[in-house]
Amino acid sequence: LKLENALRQAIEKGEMQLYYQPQYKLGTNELSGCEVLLRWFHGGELISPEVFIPLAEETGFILPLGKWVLEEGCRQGAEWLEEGVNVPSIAINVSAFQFRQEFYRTVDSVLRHTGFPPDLLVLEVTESALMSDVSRTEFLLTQFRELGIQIALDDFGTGYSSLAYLKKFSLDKLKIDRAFIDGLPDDQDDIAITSSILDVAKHLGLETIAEGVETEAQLNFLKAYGCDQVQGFYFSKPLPLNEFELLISSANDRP
Ligand code: G
Ligand code: G
Ligand code: MN
Ligand code: NA
Repeated sequence: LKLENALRQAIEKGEMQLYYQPQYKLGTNELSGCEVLLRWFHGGELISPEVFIPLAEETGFILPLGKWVLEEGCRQGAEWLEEGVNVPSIAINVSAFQFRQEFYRTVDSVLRHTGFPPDLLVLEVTESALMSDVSRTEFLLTQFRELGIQIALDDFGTGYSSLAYLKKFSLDKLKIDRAFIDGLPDDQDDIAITSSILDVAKHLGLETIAEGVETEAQLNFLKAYGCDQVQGFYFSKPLPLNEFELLISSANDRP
């Protein structure tokens, strides 16, 4: 209960910070995007999102918190654009609970008042978020497509969705869960799963991104099998604002 109360005050106390993990195009090594990952600095400690996101979901605080993350990410992106920085796409994690509640209006209004271009926004949703109400999801995703936003299916392969939904829903990107990248390039199961996902995605015209890339051997496997983008500690851990700004401004300086 103490932590729950602290969480409710975390935004106004300035304890929440966005970290940014870069994503790269395979082949050209060009910085193509970043994933926003929330960090909570509380009482001299760093509390993991794996602790406070479930707490926020249980208490309903995920709605104001998720809205704040979206707003802060889009505000930051718009500021970079104004400064003439070459802004990569910005991916925001969305909880299943958020996805159901008036979410379209929230996103539309945040894009309008921040001025951040919809085509640079990626929403990372999980399979469980999509599956909770299939016909509503279909409608919501179509609306997002009309707005020009990209939708990535996060943690792909770990949830319950059937392959049929990949065809049914308007998705842009599959994010291969790091559980499958982990055993590459040696584990036969991970090889089979990853190469199948890449194959299906290619045939359905979906972009692919592998998360949790930690080694050059994993990277080479993904390159050989035609994965589009990569993200992971091999390139960079999630970075605080000042470090990420250094990275994007130097990427900008490249000829
Ligand atoms: O960096 P990592 O420990 O950052 O994140 C752990 C988990 O917390 C991941 O599953 C990630 O998707 C989730 N997470 C991080 N930031 C956010 C956020 O802003 N919103 C939601 N819903 N989940 C987040
Ligand atoms: O569930 P989601 O995909 O949103 O979670 C992203 C999580 O993965 C974050 O906790 C982030 O810190 C973590 N992460 C990012 N890159 C790597 C990596 O290369 N290895 C490991 N083990 N974790 C990673
Ligand atoms: Mn994610
Ligand atoms: Na994941």
